[in-house]
Amino acid sequence: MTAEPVILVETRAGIRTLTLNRPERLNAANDALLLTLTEELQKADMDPAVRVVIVTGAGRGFCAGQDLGDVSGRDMTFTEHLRATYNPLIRTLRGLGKPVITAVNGVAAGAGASLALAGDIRLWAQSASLIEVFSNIALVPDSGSTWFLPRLVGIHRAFELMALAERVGSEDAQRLGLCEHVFPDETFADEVQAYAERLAARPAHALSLTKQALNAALTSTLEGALEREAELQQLAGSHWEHEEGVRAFKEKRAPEFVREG
Ligand code: LHQ
Repeated sequence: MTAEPVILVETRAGIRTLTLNRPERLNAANDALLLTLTEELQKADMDPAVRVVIVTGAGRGFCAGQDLGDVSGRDMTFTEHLRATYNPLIRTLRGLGKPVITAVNGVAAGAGASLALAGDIRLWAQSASLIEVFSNIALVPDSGSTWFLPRLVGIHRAFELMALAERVGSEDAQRLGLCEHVFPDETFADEVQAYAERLAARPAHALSLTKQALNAALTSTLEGALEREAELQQLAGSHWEHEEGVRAFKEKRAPEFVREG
């Protein structure tokens, strides 16, 4: 009998869906899951047929963070473990040249919360929730939570969410800016696919540069951002997508940004 894959991979209409697949543990992460997810993100980045990537979870959870049954007897320090698994995953996701949607179908806890926040677009099911659960086991938030959360909600609310490890439901998450949209549980997968297809019809090269610009701007000065925009605009403006966008505008038709090959 072959073991169930820890990441399910499916491609439909230019959308690559990567599903964390340890549902009996709310997709708590072991090394195999983290390394395979990172590898699949890299493969999606290289595959010209893929325009948008979705990361979601199987079953009723999104990701419950580190599998706590899988940490004892390790010959790695916490630091080594994070450097070898979680950090490359978050770095790969943020640096991907394609939009990544985190489709948060259920509870996102610990490093799973960090993963949920790391998406370029965060779509939640109504019953989804997020818990900065680390302090329950007297750990520090990791996998980017200390970077994402204060930028979204401010340093004070971030500290409170981390210190009390309270569950944030989808309504509060949307109000706080932790997700872009909330969809009913029953239609969640279809809504996510439809959203991804809308995104896939947008100009892929321009969006890749936009993501690059935003990532860099988050840690740069205004002067640095202005200069970077000027350089990236040259790349965007020299691309066929720009030509097509302008031509479509003049011809009063919708632009066609998807080309074969
Ligand atoms: C789990 C887990 C889990 C194993 C649910 N592990 N089984 C990085 C590097 C190095 C070291 C440490 O950490 C890190 C980063 C981190 O992510 S630290 C944070 C680790 N995660 C947690 O502490 C979360 C622990 N889980 C929970 O607090 C709850 O399960 C949540 C709030 C996520 C969901 O609660 P419920 O909806 O009530 O579900 P449940 O607790 O009944 O869980 C369902 C099953 O999943 C259950 O198994 P069982 O056999 O009893 O049905 C849980 O044991 C299992 N599970 N999380 N992280």
